[in-house]
Amino acid sequence: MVRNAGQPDLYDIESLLSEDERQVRDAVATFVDDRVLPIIADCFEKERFPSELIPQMAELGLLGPTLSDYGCAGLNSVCYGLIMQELERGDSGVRSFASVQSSLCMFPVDAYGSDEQKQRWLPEMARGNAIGCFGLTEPDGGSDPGTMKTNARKRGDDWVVNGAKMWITNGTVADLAVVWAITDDGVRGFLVEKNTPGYTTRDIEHKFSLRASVTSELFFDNCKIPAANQLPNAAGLGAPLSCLTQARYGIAWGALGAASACYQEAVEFCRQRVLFGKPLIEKQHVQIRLADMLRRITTAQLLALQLGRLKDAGTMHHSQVSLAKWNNVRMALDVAREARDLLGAGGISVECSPIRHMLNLESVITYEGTETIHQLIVGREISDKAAF
Ligand code: TGC
Ligand code: FAD
Repeated sequence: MVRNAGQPDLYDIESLLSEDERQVRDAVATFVDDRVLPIIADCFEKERFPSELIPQMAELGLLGPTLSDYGCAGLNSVCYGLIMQELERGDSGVRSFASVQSSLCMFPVDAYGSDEQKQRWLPEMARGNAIGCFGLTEPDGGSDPGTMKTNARKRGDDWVVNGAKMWITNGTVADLAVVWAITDDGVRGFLVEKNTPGYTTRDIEHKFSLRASVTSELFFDNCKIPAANQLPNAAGLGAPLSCLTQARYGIAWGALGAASACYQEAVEFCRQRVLFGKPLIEKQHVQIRLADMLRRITTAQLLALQLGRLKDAGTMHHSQVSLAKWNNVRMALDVAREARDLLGAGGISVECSPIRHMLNLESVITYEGTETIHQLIVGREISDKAAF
């Protein structure tokens, strides 16, 4: 069985990648093997985000990698996907950090920000000196952001923001929050800086999932935002949804990494474990289970790669991203549960990666649009009727 950088590769996907794409993937794979895997179980257990990894992620160009200015690498979307795949082979929390920084914060500043906003934030964010978070979800329900209550009212040249956001990755550690609020002219985006009076944050603790990632609440109490901190080119709900398209694309790739880690660990275990006089891997039923895991991973790999090629060609539609996020995260969750079971009792230990990936994937299948929301987006594409 061919393997590349920790991924099973039955269909020689390697041959479909350019030399540059392979190099990027291999560099991130080495970083994950050397720096992430040795510490991640402990971080998960202690509910600690490994912030010591940020400088090296920045040095490797993993923050805002598809932007071509501001000290960013100008990589294509397939490279971006491969980065997410390798990071999530380490842990969904590490991939989440990079997704939020790149797709949910640097992307909107680049796409919708003023020149001053770009110059001020993007180089610092690429260097990992400024951390971002993205506030869209509210306590009353994340699936329907069009009914958000957080509001911004004009007062002189400034804006005054009131409301709350919930389940926000990186919230308490962020220097900059990209916050979406309803105004008299519809949804608008604001750059809210840490320590702005009226803006406070609080960690959400005791999670069973994404324990190596910071998740927070954001509160806005008559929080005054200067006009210069409004994203001038973001008008309407389409702006935050366009950010979600970028992040969902990355998650479709990231899920491959989590699934591959679980699959590889299950294969190794089944080679070693001898029961009823034979290694488990020689049992027909075990082979069928492993073959089914590989079938799911392989089809998801091909889906992600074609999605990336469409994105690089500029023809990708957000319903295609929905189908890939739905398929690949469901695939990864099923593979993780199957791998956890194959490892027997030992599979419940934090020392084994499948249970950690499985628990993380319970968040991944919910955030960035729940599985149901993505099914309904595809349903709307088929029928031309929204059934949300
Ligand atoms: P709808 O009428 O469909 O759309 C409003 C406008 O937006 C456009 N649009 C999109 N544009 C770009 N990308 C997309 N994915 C888009 N989806 C829609 C659309 O064309 C329209 O434009 P216009 O010009 O006609 O006005 O809006 P709706 O209110 O009916 O909502 C549709 C729905 C349910 C699909 C949407 O609300 C949705 O996606 N809900 C799920 C919310 C969600 O995913 N939240 C995620 C929060 S961030 C997060 O979870 C980060 S986790 C990070 C981590 O740690 O990795
Ligand atoms: P709800 O929207 O209340 O949904 C509850 C249930 O109803 C779900 O099963 C859903 O599928 C189902 N449902 C919804 N609509 C329909 C329908 N029309 N028909 C049938 N069923 C339906 N958000 C951010 O803005 N920024 C972040 O950085 C961020 N990070 C996150 C990190 C973590 C660890 C988690 C868990 C979440 C994060 N989120 C973030 C929030 C995430 O996007 C939301 O949890 C998600 O959008 C779902 O919203 P909800 O949890 O309020 O569930």
